[in-house]
Formats: sequence, C-alpha cells, structure tokens
Amino acid sequence: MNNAVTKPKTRTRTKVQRPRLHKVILVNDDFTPREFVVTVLKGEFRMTEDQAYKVMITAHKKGSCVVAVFTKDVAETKATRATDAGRAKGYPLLFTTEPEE
Ligand code: TYC
Repeated sequence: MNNAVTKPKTRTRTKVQRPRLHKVILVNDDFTPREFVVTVLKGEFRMTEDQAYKVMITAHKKGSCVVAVFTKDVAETKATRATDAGRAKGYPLLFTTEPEE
C-alpha cells in the first residue's frame, strides 16, 4: 500500500465579497430653505458647514447630489432620518438611496 500523502489537485480560492455600498442622494426641491438643508446635512452626515454647503448648492443647481456612501442599512436609516427631519418642519426635503455600481 502506498501511504504517501497526496496533495489535492484543485485549490479552493475563497473569494471575499465586500458588501455593496449604497449612495445617499440629496434631491432638490423649490421649498426647503437652503440653511435648513445645510443644518440637516451637518447633523445627520457629520459634515462641516463648508462640505454641507457644497453638497446643498450642487443639488440646488444640478437637481441632486451624492451625499455619501454606506452599507445598505446605514444608508437607508440616514436617508429616512434626514427626510423625516424635513417632514417634521413641513418641508418636502428628500434623501434617496441607490446601490453603487
Ligand atoms: N432649492 C432650495 C431653495 O432654493 C434649496 C434646496 C437645495 C432644497 C437642495 C433642497 O436638496 C435641496 N430654497
């Protein structure tokens, strides 16, 4: 009997799949005051005044702006909280999410 240890002929490569990230998108509207949008961005997304102003003004001019990317759960929670902050004041402020390519 040949008791030599034989090596497996195939190797299993374990591919590590990183979770897909989701974008939070700020959508422009004609009613929410600019300063309120900036306040929400600073509070919910930990942005500086400067960062928040740039995101707000980009959405204002272009129609929408990517705020940040997170895992799906975090993106959805933050988008909901930020949208609710506007609704609480009667504003139609909207944050949406979509998966990153
Ligand atoms: N367009 C709004 C205004 O002129 C300001 C605004 C900017 C609202 C960005 C929403 O996502 C937004 N008061």
